[in-house]
Amino acid sequence: MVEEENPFNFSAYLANARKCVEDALDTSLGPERPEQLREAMRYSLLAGGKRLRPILCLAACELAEGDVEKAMPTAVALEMIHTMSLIHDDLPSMDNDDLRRGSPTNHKIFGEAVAILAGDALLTRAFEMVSIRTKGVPADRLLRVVGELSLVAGAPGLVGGQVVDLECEGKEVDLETLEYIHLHKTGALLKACVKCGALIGGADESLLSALSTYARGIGLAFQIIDDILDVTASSEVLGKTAGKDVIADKTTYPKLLGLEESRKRADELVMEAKTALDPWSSKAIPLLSLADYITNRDR
Ligand code: GRG
Repeated sequence: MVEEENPFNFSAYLANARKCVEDALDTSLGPERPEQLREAMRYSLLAGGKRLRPILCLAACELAEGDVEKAMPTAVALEMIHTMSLIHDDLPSMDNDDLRRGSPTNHKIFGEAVAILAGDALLTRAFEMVSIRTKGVPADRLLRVVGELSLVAGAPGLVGGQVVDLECEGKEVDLETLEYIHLHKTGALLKACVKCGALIGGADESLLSALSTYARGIGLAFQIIDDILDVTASSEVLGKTAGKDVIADKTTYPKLLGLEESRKRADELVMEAKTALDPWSSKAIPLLSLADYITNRDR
């Protein structure tokens, strides 16, 4: 049998990317004062997690043939926005959760006021990472990245999705509304990750457009898998409270479509996402593998 030359080793790729991201996250927070705020910011930012968003950003930069080192502050910024959204999502006034990434939620340790403020500080630090701490990237590209972050963190993105989600609590929700919520709460940030990485790498409009299609597919697939895992996985494995959707009587893909059909829909969406990157063939292998990882994950 002829061995394939240099087959792509996704586990090694993921482990290496995670290590680089963890190191960058660790050095991203300065000597914040007061100490309590610094502790609260570090507590959630360095609490583990899959680091999918920064890795998507770096992989997209690589696909655009950019220097991934230059995209690292933006990758960190995206993880900061993700982390702050988790801190706020877990608050008693929102999802009211006690467990996140296998540990007590931020407000359980630091109290609600500091948790809100740690989230605020991470959000503003994200903009600092791009505008002040990125070196060697043309200003026009950074301006577009700042624009993407403003949109995704605001009403057109995470905040808008969260408000519709809160409004829908305890109500019957149709598939269209469910998709609206997920495209805004989850999909928008994944899209921003690949767009920002590609922008830093100097991508042209055709790559940016293909990446948007890719991100839409993986964004919805990601959420379908999240809904499935809420039903099928344990809190121990997930690192967050399992079965919450059922307890809160939330509308989910499994509730609307059933488990089997939901799984099928996720597979179709991942296929659509991957097809969008066909023109880039083997250069897109990291992003293609990340799309598969999203549907095959167990947490
Ligand atoms: C951004 C200003 C601003 C406010 C936030 C609270 C809020 C508004 C939005 C909620 C967004 C939210 C929590 C969406 C859910 C996203 C999601 C599927 C999270 C889980 O992502 P994983 O599995 O988590 O990648 P890890 O822990 O691996 O990083």
